[in-house]
Amino acid sequence: MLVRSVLSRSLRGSRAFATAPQLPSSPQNGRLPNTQSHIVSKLQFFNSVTGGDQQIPTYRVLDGAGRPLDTAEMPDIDEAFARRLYENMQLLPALDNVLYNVQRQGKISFYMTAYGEEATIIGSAAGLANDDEVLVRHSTIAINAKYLGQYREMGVLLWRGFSLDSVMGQCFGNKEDTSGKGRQMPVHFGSSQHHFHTISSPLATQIPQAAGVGFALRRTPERSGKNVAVCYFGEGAASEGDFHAGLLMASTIPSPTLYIARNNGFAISTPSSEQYYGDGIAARGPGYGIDTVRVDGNDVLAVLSAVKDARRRCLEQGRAVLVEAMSYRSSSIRVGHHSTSDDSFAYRARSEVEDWKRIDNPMVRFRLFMESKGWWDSTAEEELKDRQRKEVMKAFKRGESLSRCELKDMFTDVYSGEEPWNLKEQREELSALLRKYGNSWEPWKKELAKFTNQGKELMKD
Ligand SMILES: Cc1ncc(C[n+]2csc(CCOP(=O)(O)OP(=O)(O)O)c2C)c(N)n1
Ligand SMILES: [Mg+2]
Repeated sequence: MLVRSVLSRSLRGSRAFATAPQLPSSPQNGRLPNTQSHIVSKLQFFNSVTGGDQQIPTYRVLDGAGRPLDTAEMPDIDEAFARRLYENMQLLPALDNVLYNVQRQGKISFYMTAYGEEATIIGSAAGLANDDEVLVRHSTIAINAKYLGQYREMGVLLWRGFSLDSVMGQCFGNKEDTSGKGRQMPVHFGSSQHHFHTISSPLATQIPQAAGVGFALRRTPERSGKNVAVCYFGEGAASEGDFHAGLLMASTIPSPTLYIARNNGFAISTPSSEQYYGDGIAARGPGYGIDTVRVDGNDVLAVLSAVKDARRRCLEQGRAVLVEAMSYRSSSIRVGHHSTSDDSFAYRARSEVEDWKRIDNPMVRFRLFMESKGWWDSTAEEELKDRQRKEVMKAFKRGESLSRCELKDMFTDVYSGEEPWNLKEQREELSALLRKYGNSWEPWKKELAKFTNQGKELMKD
């Protein structure tokens, strides 16, 4: 019996469809028409996907000091790739430090850091193909971009070559904001060029959409078998009904959709212990017949391997896969509050955050690994930090100084074809007000000066 159940479990892990029981039903007990479940006469409840009282294991390859685990199969990476990983990981706090403070100074309205999740974000980005479609929350741009994420995944864009000027353009909403012409909140990025669907705020709306995007990819001959739809979300977003709808859809209408749950322990102030009673997000995957893995989100190489393999499974089976990356919203440098609208010390102790920073730090772990290989040292570290600080400051100053798009852009792009009556009405009302007050009322004059063309295009008769 034990051998059988171990066998069926190991088979389950190897193929998506392998979750079907391997055991024939015992002939004397019969069989039911709508399931292959074998019949037992002992009444037994269960509440674990591992078959015992153990939690789902977490995959890691590096220990807390960056040493490969004895039995770990290390991903095949060379020095140049390792440096690229590390430099991209370090670029996140370099940007976060500046933009968090810039928000505090009132120069941008909002910001969200990725502190503590650098390995999850960069490791996963590196495990994808650059033209895999990424979705981060609800998307608002066309189907030709297919990364769907939530909001902390700016690092995926950076990995794909999104420039620092583009980051600043979006956050300042200036005329270089190719994400949304200044009409979105800061950090709500989007870039069809980088296959990254535009982020918007309602949680989890990207999760069912991802199933649809994956299906569209599967039905598009030139992309089928080559690209996956990648959907990021937090463990908090997984409490939304859309999570369940999305995973059910992705499993029953098979599509190459890769779901990456960032479990950072918090949904704003709600700790994960209050968000679910089961075994995290990973436990839900098998409920939908979806191949699932839990990975140490602080180990960039484990995340890289897990996502690479998850992607391969998606493509080979044409089916959804779920990765749950475990991390902690904090950082080696500073505290990871939920956003600039949050003070996390109201609900978690300073000492808890400090402990996590010290004990399990994604950046330090990978740096130690690189040093052990002779690929990194303190001189390289100083040079990198200095260079990144200068590059970020240069882009920040430029972004701050550029004017916004034209004011008329507020009314364009959302709908194709003829301008709807309600937008026409609103545009005409604004035009009339601008003609009346735009050149004379000081607060409006000041505001209009920030736009390219100072709103003049709307002031014409
Ligand atoms: C439908 C909906 N409900 C509530 C919110 C408010 N909200 C914004 S972020 C957030 C927490 C999300 O937590 P999680 O998904 O774990 O992501 P994390 O911030 O930890 O990366 C909440 C509740 C929202 N944006 N949308
Ligand atoms: Mg969270």
